[in-house]
Amino acid sequence: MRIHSVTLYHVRMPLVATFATSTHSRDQRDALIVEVRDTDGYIGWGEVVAGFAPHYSPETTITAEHVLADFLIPALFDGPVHHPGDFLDRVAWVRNHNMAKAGLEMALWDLYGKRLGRSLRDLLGGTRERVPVGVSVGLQESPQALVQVVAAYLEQGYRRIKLKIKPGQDVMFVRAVREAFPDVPLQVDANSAYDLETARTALRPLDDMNLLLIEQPLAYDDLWDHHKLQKEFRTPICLDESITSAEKARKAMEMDAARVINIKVGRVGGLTEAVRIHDLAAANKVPVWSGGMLETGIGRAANLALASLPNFRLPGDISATDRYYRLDITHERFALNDDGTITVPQGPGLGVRVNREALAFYTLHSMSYYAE
Ligand code: OSB
Ligand code: MG
Repeated sequence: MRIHSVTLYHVRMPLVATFATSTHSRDQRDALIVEVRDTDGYIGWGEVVAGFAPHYSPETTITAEHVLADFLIPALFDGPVHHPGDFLDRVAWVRNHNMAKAGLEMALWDLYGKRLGRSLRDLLGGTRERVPVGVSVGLQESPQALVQVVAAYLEQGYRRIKLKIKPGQDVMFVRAVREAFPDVPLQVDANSAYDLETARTALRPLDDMNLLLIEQPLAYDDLWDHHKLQKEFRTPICLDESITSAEKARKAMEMDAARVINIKVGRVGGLTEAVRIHDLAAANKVPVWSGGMLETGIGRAANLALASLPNFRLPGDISATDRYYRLDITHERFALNDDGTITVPQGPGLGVRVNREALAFYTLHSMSYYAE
């Protein structure tokens, strides 16, 4: 593949419902959409999931734009790309900025698949046509309000519920949901809101609520304290923020800091690295599942393809499009099947078509870069 040009679109999209985590609350989402065009006229799309503010990871939409424009895109123009992974080797010197790398790599995978007429699912080694999904429920004002929101999602057909928690909004809220729905597969996500001391006491009652896992209770870059916490809990500790590479995943598994791993393409620097973590976790008998970053149809298609790999053994945070956006930037909208799954796109590459009118509608600014 010889790359002709890259266009970056900074989009801001209103969310259907406010989404609150322990770190912040948002009613709109920023993203950087990446369009790569090769010299034969094929087009690939990618999504950078960094947010407006660095609440979840150190990156933001604007840092990603900077790193793409000044380092990653020039490296891409440096010579032909035989495989999406090639490009990542070329920019291995760029430290971190995983979400920027992942967005461009995703566009290269889409382009690569379209050129070969093969779906991303096939290219990655996916084995399923539909994948089990759940819903990640943001913080609510009261336990009663939370139970109502959960009831509505169960009514829609979601089979697994994840509850966001933070100090002061944890045990009482989770207990209310557990008592209302004794059998529903349930898990919690603290987005790093606790330290070891508070977690070991405040979260103790959760260990008796039959949860699938407790996600990232401690610091966003920590492994060791999660290991110490795991020693005191029966419920598996799952890491999200802390796992930024296959190397980190290896260390976490070696020290028993992650009995389950949440994989997000952006956080780990791309699909190639995500598959590496999947394989490593499988070898260690550690189940993985797909996290979500409130993606548009582009990133959602990539998550579905990835989640079709065999060691994605827990339902993903990949909900239907109508849970996020009234108007998405892909023509395809993802819907929940009767069995609590979403169907993996079949078409070449990501298998979605971008709605350019919708993209233009949401774009704050865009910039194109051309190879010499
Ligand atoms: O921690 O999993 C998280 C959204 C933004 C940032 C972090 C997280 C999330 C979610 C949303 O939980 C999952 C989804 O896309 O539905
Ligand atoms: Mg999380």
